[in-house]
Amino acid sequence: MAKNRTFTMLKPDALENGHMGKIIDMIIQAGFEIKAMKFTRLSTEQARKFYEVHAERPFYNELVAYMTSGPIIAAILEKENAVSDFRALIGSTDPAEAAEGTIRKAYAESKGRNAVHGSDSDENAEIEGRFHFSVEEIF
Ligand code: IDP
Ligand code: MG
Repeated sequence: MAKNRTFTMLKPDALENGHMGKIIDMIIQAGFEIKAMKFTRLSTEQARKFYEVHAERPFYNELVAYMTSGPIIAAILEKENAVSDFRALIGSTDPAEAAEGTIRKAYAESKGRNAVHGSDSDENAEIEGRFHFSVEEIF
């Protein structure tokens, strides 16, 4: 199978709790290659746009406030089957339901503050990667 890409963010709780290095190590050990990486912070406008699909959900404002509450790490990752393999590595949205060995099982605080984002399709991976990185920032 050809290599493809996914997009991730290490969310504010992961950085606040000092889990950044351990999560990046899990990602590398699982065979993902880092094609782009940035330490940054989302503006309210960026977070609202990024999570636009959830605008009607009751947790939308809480999600935007949380995602802008501190810095994040944004990254583009490459691997065979990147999108679905990365979703498997991060585990279920709610850490209470996440499998042993997943990033969310190990590091998420709650369903909202769940340590890490992973794109849910090749199309969204492309859109989300471009949202954060210019062509010159992808290696
Ligand atoms: P995903 O990140 O596993 O794809 P989504 O359903 O796409 O999960 O939700 C996006 C993000 O919104 C979640 O990662 C989480 O931070 C937040 N979220 C989802 N459901 C809830 C909820 O019920 N309460 C609070 N925050 C939530
Ligand atoms: Mg999602």
